Amino acid sequence: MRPGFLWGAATAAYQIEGAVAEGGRSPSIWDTFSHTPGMVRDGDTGDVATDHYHRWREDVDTIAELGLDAYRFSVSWPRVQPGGKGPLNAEGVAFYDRLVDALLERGVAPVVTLYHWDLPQELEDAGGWPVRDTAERFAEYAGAVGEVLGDRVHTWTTLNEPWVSAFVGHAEGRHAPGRTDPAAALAAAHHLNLGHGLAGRALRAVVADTAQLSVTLNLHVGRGAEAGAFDAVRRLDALGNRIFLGPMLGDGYPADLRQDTSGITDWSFVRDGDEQAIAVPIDVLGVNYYTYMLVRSRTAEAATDDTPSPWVGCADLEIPATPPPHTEMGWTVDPSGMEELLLGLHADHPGLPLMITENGAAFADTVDADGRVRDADRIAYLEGHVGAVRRAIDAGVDVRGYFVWSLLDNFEWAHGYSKRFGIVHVDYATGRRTWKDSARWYRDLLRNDRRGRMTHGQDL
Ligand code: GBH
Repeated sequence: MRPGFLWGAATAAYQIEGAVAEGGRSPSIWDTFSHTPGMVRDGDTGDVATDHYHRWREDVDTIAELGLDAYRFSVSWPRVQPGGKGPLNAEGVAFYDRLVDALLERGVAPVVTLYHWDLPQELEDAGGWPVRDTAERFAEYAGAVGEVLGDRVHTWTTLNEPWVSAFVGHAEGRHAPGRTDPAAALAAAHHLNLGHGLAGRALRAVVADTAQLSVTLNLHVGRGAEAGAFDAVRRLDALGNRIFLGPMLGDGYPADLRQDTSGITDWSFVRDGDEQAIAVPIDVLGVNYYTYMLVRSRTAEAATDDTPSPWVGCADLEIPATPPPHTEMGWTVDPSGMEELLLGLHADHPGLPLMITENGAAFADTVDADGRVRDADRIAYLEGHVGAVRRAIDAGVDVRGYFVWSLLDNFEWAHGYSKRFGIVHVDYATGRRTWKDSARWYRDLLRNDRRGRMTHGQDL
């Protein structure tokens, strides 16, 4: 890859840190949700997770040994600003301060996400993302963190996957805060958008001029499940992608989205000036990609199914299962979906730099008697998707980096610890880390790429 391309790995605070009641941290919506019986598989919680809060030095060593250019992690809002308002908590800040310094000492660029789903519970009690005040609180928090870490962070990401926060959290109810209210989900989407815009502006005012401003979206690649499914694909694109891309990139909310959802909300939560506020200029768009989706119009029988869905306003949309090969999540392995996504973004938004901030796969890894984790399926998945990134770059797409999800096995939200995404295995009974074959494969890929970069000064 070109000089400056960032090879990395990603994690998120609630999924790895544990230590939920240490260092002055207050509860988040995920503490509440995971401690509510029936919400997370096997009753798993993030109370201990991978114990990264105590094992961070060892994890930074791993990051350095892998030879990563960058490490993407998230700051826990309730750890650095307990309760979600007021002055920062010095002990919480000190944790990230040390982490950032340790990464920089090893020549690893910190890529920081400010919100990866762990809203302080107090803000949820005050209404959460469906209320406007949460966007303002988020901007205040972002500015305060920017003030203390802003001189050392390479890339600031406001939000991780606001689609999941809004729709899986407030319409489907499979994630915290577990609500099933479509109108609240649309209001949440708007206030997440607004929070991004206000936080972006607050960050710009305090961080280094060289720092990159970003946001990460889980963009949906929809393919028609039958001929003529154009409208189904359009609706998926509107509610799945353009609801964020539109206002964030300066085009406001799409008219077709407003139309599709007019039976659910009148959009009166959008005030004059909000769309301009959301359109804070970003330097790079983070993209998380795992799989593609099939869509078609619903059959009459499927349309009577009233299971809560994240697809608000899409009662006539059906999402059939995609064919094998599947990962343990049931997600189809198809790197061409990632290539299609990158090419499509480049065509629709020429000149917008992109970065793959998450890509990876869960498989049922086990440690062999000889201490090895043979995850050839994960290597094949990653190799295929790195190939897709290379093809997109060759076709002229400006892709600035690629981050594997995830550095470590971790708390996979509603699936608890049952799904393993790491390139490094974690034994939850002891906290012990073991490199999987994929970790060695990734280290070697990066070494060879770097060697090529040094001898040719350009793409390998
Ligand atoms: C990411 O979410 C998260 O950022 C990360 O924390 C998580 O651990 C990782 O991926 C692995 O799950 O079937 O209609 O819901 C990814 C969430 C999963 C959301 C696939 C979109 C497909 C649409 N995405 N999902 S639907």
